[in-house]
Amino acid sequence: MAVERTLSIIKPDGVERNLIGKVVARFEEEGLAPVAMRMVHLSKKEAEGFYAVHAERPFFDSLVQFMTRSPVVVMVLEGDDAIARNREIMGATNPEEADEGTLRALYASGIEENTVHGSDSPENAAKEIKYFFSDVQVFSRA
Ligand code: IDP
Ligand code: MG
Repeated sequence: MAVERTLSIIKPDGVERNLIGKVVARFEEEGLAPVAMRMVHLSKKEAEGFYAVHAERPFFDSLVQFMTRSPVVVMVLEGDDAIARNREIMGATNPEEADEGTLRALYASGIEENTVHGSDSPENAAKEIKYFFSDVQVFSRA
């Protein structure tokens, strides 16, 4: 298993409901260590840029509105197989389809307000980390 880095976001619904501690604790317990972290209130432009691959989807405007509603926590997680492990810990996009015990099954209120984001491939992880952090802002704990 290779040590990887992935981008994680605690979305506005998670921050608003005081779930930062619970979400970060879960990642740490599962062997995914935060190696960069900050809070940011995304502008419309920043949210649109981040979700550019979904620009043609019917839910795009609503998603951008949700993601800019209040601050989010952006972080880089490092660990063995971090990209896939993070997706497993998050659970399916729709919390009704998410496995028991996953973050989305535990905390998400719907398919849009689903509490956490996680990169879905090595290419997107590299791109998404770069979107929020410069090289000197990311540490290594492996
Ligand atoms: P993912 O976050 O599990 O990778 P994506 O398909 O990449 O899911 O969608 C990005 C985000 O867009 C989701 O996490 C969710 O917030 C929102 N989203 C996805 N599908 C829908 C939908 O059908 N209606 C409303 N929002 C959606
Ligand atoms: Mg996705």
